[in-house]
Amino acid sequence: MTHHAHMGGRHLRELFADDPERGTRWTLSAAGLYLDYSKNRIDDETIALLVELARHSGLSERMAAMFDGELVNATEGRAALHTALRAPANESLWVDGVDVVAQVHAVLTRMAAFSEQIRSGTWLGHTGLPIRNVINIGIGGSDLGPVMAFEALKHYSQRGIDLRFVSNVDGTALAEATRGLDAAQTLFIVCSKSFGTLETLTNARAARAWCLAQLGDEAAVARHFVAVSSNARATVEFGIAPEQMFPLWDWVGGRYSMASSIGLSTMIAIGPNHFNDMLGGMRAMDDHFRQAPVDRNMPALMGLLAVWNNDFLGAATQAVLPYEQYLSRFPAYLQQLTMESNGKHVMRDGRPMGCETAPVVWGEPGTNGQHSFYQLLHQGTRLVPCDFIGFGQSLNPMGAAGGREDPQHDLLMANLFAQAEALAFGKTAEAIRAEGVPEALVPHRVCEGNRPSNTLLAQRLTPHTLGALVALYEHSVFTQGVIWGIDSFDQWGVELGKVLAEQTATELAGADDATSRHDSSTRALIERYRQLRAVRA
Ligand code: G6Q
Repeated sequence: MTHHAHMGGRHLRELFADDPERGTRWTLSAAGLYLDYSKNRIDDETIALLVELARHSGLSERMAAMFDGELVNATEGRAALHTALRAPANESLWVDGVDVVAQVHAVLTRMAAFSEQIRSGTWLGHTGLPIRNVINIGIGGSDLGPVMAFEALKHYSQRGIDLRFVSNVDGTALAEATRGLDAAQTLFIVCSKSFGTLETLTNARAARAWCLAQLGDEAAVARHFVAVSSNARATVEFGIAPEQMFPLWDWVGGRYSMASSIGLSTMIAIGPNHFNDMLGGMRAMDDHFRQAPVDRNMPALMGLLAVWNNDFLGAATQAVLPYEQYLSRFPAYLQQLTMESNGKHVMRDGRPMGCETAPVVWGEPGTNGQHSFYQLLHQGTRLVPCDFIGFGQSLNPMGAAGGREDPQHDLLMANLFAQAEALAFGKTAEAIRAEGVPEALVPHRVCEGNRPSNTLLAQRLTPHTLGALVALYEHSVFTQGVIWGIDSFDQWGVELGKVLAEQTATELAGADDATSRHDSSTRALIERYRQLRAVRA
């Protein structure tokens, strides 16, 4: 607190002026990523205190417990072993008498064989035609990771296969995803760990009806539907044979599952080798997280800085700004990862939190955001720490000009650097006056600066880099959860809405008076909805 009061009075301009090496000193490289965290409102003492906080909170003990497969998700009595999903084949990890790494690699081998069949056109649909369209039906963790990875790694994908994603139970999602497609060349991946999620099962049934309407034969389901699930019985009941089900395990949390069979769509898109490279990037970051001391540990430092910004500087939100079009869905993916993991009001032992937990995460790819919400970042009354993400090379260079390799990419990156600089250093009233700006306009033109940011750079967006980036944020979120003492792997808050929706859906389908249990607002809304739906268009 004393330190916070001291730092509260300091400006990044001052901190940089005091230490000419700051911009190279507060940096770190790991797993192909370079992090510059110098534009945070920190000094040596801040880092020392945050490292002490990590020690005091038991970060290394919790980390070991997670990697070793202990039941770190206490409220659900589960391990959180997503790191085992990317362990190399020659390692083993025994949990309850089972080598989970061997299980993982057995499934990866099956996924690879199936993906190659789809990619090579040797998996034939019911009428003997190869598959050209793959539709992943899943929601939450069974959608956001796969969509993000597909978009991020599109450059590496086999373009002849059209991949689409359906998550929303809004019928429009499925209708638009299937529009114009030939069912004879379409494969559905029903992606649901529980195989009990209402939205996914509803869409899967509608997809089956769409498929059968075109192909007219129940037997077609066997060639046009595969499942990713831990619930073999439910997939068989749906009509998907066990050999067409790719399993995952209780110890893989939904939002941590993109490296598991939930990533089947990713593997079909980019192929097993690239998928393997992605796992390699995750593994490299896992190893770094396990081995590096906290003050040189990229995920731990990012997590600690997030706590610093959130709890000490009062930043309620966090912007993620990838200067890379392929990462357009990365902020959405991070929203779930961060907010579902750490948006909690009690600690592991059930005691109420004494401070704020997860920030609200949001963002858009650069430079689009600059022409919409960056105004608030620069001059608004709220403090919004930003993570900038950029690459040394574009995957789509726009050609040499004026002796430079890729001026368009230079322009993109110039924007990134300029934004981070402007946020940190701003523009003073004196500098504005010196430009001859009329006094009445000076306050409008002032940018106070002192707005913290991290900048992450890598050479190119590759499967390996994406893997490292994902694992970086996973472990940063984990670190934050440890500091706050919360269970980052449950999501009880999602349940209440789900239960109420199921009850209300039954009511909407049935008798009028079933709505009497609701409050007056919900009752009136349901009544209005009934009137609206009764009117024939
Ligand atoms: C993520 C959550 C949640 C889950 C979805 C889909 O961590 O658990 O987003 O992924 O509710 O669940 P199923 O895969 O079981 O359909």
